[in-house]
Formats: sequence, structure tokens, C-alpha cells
Amino acid sequence: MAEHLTTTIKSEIQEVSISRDLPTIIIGERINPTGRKKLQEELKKGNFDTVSRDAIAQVEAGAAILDVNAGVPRADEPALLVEMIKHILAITDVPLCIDTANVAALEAALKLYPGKALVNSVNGEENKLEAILPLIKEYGAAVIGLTMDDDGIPKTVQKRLDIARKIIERATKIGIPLEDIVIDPLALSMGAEEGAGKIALKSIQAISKEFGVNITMGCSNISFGIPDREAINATFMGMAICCGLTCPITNPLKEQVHMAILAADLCMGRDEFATNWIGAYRKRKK
Ligand code: THG
Repeated sequence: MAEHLTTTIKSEIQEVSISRDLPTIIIGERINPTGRKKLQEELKKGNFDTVSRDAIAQVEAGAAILDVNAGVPRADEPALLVEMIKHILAITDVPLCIDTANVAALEAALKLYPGKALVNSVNGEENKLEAILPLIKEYGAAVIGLTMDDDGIPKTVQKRLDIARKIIERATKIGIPLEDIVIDPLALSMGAEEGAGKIALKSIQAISKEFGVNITMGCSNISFGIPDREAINATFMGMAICCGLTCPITNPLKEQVHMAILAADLCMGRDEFATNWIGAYRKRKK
């Protein structure tokens, strides 16, 4: 069993520590135009009002880090990502998670970002490892590694563990500290793939135990195509935290899911005197 590592992400003035021995860190997922037609149209016109509003609302609701994705079809992604980050930096101090598959956009964002960002993401594909890991090293960032490679997302826990090992070996070989690598074992829809939930949970457990690294996941995928999604997402969230998930990518404005995170922290002894649980209760009652 590897020791629990601590990943520290920084803005210019705030520091956020991610660890199995600390409260769960919520990475707010909302600043993402994928599947949001209206936001896409706004961004194309240079309107960042929704971005600013989503940033403030998520931080207010408990996000400690904000994911920023500028994936608008046919847009100039490097320019758009930079503009979005500038707007977010102007209104909040929380550290950012830069969510892009575009290497030029990533480099532009890292150049501009005045802290230690979390980069979302690299995976086990050879060209991704070669393009992205040197940027992580150069800018002193932390990085999320997805357990998929040129053959796609593996159907077994063992293969996901193997890809995590490959990413970790390649990153540490060029001098990226182990604690700056966060692994995402990937959640697929249980509606489409039988056993997707169990594989995700077992993968979290296996990777956390083997390497001691922090684990992230875009958890809402798990319920895609199934009714009453929020109840499923909330239960899965609690189970995943028990297995070793430390920094879920999620929407803290979804109350059931947020309460599941706080309850899981309380159950696992990461919320001394139930301070966070009671604080959230009081905020809801107001
Ligand atoms: N792993 C990592 N990064 C990721 C993902 C992951 N980044 C993107 C995504 N997956 C997580 N982010 C989002 C952002 C928004 C929504 C879901 C995931 C979302 N979904 C609504 C839904 O599912 O119904 C649709 C939009 C809406 O109307 O709100 O909003 O897995 N490392």
C-alpha cells in the first residue's frame, strides 16, 4: 500500500491541497461549452457573462478548483481559452484546471496562468505523452492522466492500472514529481456498458493503493441514459470517495451530489467536528 500523496494546486494567491487525508476537493465542471449551444453562441460573440456567472456560482457552492474548457467547434481555441481564463482570473481567486486536448491552447494558457495549474489532461497515447508531459515539466504544473491509450478505454481494471503505470513512469522519468500526477480511471455510462460502475470503482481502488496518487473523475457520465440521474450520481460519488477518489470533476450546484461528498467526508473522518457538513446545512437553511 503506497502512502497517500498530496497534490498542491495554486492560483496567484490561493493554494489547494488534494489528499486522501483531507476533505474532498470539488473541481467545478460547468465552464465547458460542450453540449451547451447557448454558451457556444455567447463565446463566439465574445460574451463572457455566463462564464463569469458560472465561476462565481460554483465557487459559492463549494468548488475549490474550476475546470475551464474552451471546446467550441470551429473557434480559435488558444485565443478563446486565454480570454476565458483572463475573465475568470478577474473575478475569482481559486486555482484552475485547464481542460483542453489542443496543445497550442494548453501552451498559451500555461504561459498566461500566474499559478500552478492542474492540466486536464494527458493519456497513454504516445503522441499525447510526447507533446504534453514536457509542457507540464516546463511550467511546473500538475497533470491529470486518463487511463486510455491508442486502443481506447480498456474494459479491465488491470489494463487501466497498466496505463496509469505507463503515464506515471513517463512523467516521473522527465522529472515531474509523483505527487503532481492525478489519475482519472474514467467513468463510462452504466446505461451503455454493463459493469461500468464496478470497473470504475475497482480501478480507483487499485490505482490509489498501488501508487498513492490522487484520483479525479468526471462522475456524472456514470448515469448517462438512465432516469433519476442525480440519485445515482450521489450514491456513486460516495462510493468512489470511499474507494480513493479525492478530487471529482462535478457540478457543486447539484445538491444531492454535493451532500453525498460532504457526507462521505464526514463518514471517513475528514470533516473534524462536522464543521463542513454543518456549515453547508446552515447555508442551505438561509
Ligand atoms: N474526465 C476529465 N475531464 C473531463 C471529463 C472527465 N472534462 C469534461 C467532462 N468529462 C466533465 N465535465 C462536464 C461538464 C459539463 C457536463 C458534464 C461533464 C454537463 N452535462 C449535462 C448532462 O450530462 O446532462 C449536460 C449539460 C447541461 O445541460 O448541464 O453539464 O470524465 N478528466
